[in-house]
Amino acid sequence: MKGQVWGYFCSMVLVLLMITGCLATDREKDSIQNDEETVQEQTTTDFITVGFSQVGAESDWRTANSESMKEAFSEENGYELIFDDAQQKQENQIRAIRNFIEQEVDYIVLAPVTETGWDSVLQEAKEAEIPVIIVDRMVNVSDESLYTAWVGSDFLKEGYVAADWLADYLDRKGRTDETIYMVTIQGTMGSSAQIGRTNGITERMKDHPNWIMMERIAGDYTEAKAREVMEYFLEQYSEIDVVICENDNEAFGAIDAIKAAGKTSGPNGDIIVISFDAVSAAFDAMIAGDLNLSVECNPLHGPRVAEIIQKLESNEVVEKTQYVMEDYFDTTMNLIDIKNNRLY
Ligand code: GZL
Ligand code: ZN
Repeated sequence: MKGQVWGYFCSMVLVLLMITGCLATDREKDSIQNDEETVQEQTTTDFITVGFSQVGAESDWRTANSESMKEAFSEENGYELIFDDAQQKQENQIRAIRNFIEQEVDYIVLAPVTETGWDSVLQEAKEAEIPVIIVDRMVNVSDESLYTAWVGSDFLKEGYVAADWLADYLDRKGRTDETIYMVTIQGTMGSSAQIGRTNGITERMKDHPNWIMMERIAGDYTEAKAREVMEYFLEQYSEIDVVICENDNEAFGAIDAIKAAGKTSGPNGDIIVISFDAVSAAFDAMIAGDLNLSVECNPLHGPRVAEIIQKLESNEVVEKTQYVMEDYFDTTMNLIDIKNNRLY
């Protein structure tokens, strides 16, 4: 009897163990299931959503800038990027920002096409408590608290670099006292890059009374528009010694027009061509002897903006104004080597 009871007892214990054991696995399974759910939920809620309003796709510089932002704000880096191309129209950027607010993104990044006209839409972002980071060009707003930080170039300095290079170049050519006839193909009027580059050169011209700026016309940073403007300048003015192009794509258009008019440009040509951005194709134009100088304007803002967002995520203070490093390149340098080691 005793053995029987003992047998029952052991089998009961065994059954109990099995039930609790499988229960445990069920419980374990549940908890794994829950974990998976929470992990699943976490991953979607864990993405930092960034709404980026980009100016457009008007130039090689802009393409490199967009690529830098898309690389930085990738899913594997933990972001969900909503990218909007405004085709260089401010109203499209304002609409995009309002959409980002509707979608309750975590951050808004704005590359403003021009400096003014942002107060009200940035006020709406502030009321929605969405931090705004400005990249590339500046916004000119009455209340600086409407944006958290700005990453971009010192455009005035870029203008100074171009003018100082020209003075040195003319010196080396023994043309310091010659009357130098100049024209400028400006960028998008009212954009920080246009304002800074135009003003930098204008300020430096005070040191060179023999430099005559005959006319400035906007080329909107595009090759096509710049070609038209340069054709006009070539018809208007019998002697042009220098053309200042406020980005490389304008320089490519201007060089085409100069060649079509039977003239030459570059270090051995009739017309000195100066431009800004230093994109890869500008190196090709300098190596070909068509372009004299390109003042660098660094488009790789993605990592800088991501760094700002990471700091904001951990409640660190971020600097309001952050300039990117820049250089200049001309035909006296080993451009093939330099080009091969550049990121854009
Ligand atoms: C400069 C940027 C300008 C580039 C152009 O930071 O805003 O806009 O110089 C681009 O190529 O179109
Ligand atoms: Zn001359």
